[in-house]
Amino acid sequence: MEEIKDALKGKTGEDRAKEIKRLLKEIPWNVGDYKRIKDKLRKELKEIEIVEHTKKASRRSGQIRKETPQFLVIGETNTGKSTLINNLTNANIPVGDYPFTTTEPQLGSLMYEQIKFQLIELPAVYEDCWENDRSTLAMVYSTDCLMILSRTINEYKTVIEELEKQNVELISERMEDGFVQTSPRKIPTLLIYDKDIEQLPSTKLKMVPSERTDLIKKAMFEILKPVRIFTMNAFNEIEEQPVIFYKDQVTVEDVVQKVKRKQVVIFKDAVVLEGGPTGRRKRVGITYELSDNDVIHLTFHK
Ligand SMILES: Nc1nc2c(ncn2[C@@H]2O[C@H](COP(=O)(O)OP(=O)(O)O)[C@@H](O)[C@H]2O)c(=O)[nH]1
Ligand SMILES: [Mg+2]
Repeated sequence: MEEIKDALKGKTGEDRAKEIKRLLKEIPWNVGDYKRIKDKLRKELKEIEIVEHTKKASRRSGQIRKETPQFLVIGETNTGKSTLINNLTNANIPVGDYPFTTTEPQLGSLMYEQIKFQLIELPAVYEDCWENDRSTLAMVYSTDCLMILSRTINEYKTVIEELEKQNVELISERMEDGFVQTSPRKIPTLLIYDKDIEQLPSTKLKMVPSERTDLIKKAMFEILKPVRIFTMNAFNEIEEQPVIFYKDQVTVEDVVQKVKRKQVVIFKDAVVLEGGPTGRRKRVGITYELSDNDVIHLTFHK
């Protein structure tokens, strides 16, 4: 078991799938513990294949921008998914009591605290809805966050049960090193409830009533925990749009890499204004760890 864990450590996506296939061939026995392990590996392989397939499909269509953090809005029919996305974003999704539900994912985006969020409405959830709809399931597996809507405890339970069936574990905020996909898949989740709902079962997840769009935006931000670093241009002006990271430990080197992309540069030093333009001024090296809202002036050797 330890060897399997070692073999898969740090591997994601297609690399991980390849390694799992190799392991499955290498474990010859199909009994007892071995069978259990192999079944688990097969299940994970299936999940990875679903995700990789969709990634390719969405890259082709170019419709879904992966560099923007994505929230998937999910819930049973008529839980107010379209209404919520319309209220939060520039979208204009049809709303109503009509019997046919959304069958295609609907999109909207919003800016909050310099972060662009994308919201996507998934087709309504019902019992076993994803058993024959692998492309929707793949979106669940590969999203950055989930936003679960419910007006009643039963609606809430249906969604939770369907997610559990698909091996998804809900967590309260993004993991330390980003949106890393693990098995079971841990997905940061926000619960949105109707103000008339009976008490929701207690969970560690953040919960916000649906009419408080201000608190919803704030919770989305807190779940992502973005680290925004403001760079200075050659005229010593602070750029309006920060460089954004979704991991806890961000260094000067990370910023250099993002700003300079593939250009070869030789870093000289950096001056940091701690926590904003009026913050304490420090000269720092390439390994210095930055915090949200820091301003940085990078200098390079000519
Ligand atoms: N009472 C109440 N009705 C809502 C709320 N949000 C949406 N609705 C109504 O519920 C119906 C379904 O809304 P819709 O956004 O299309 O739900 P969806 O199927 O989850 O996308 C519409 O008639 C909305 O006007 C809400 O917060 N409270
Ligand atoms: Mg809808």
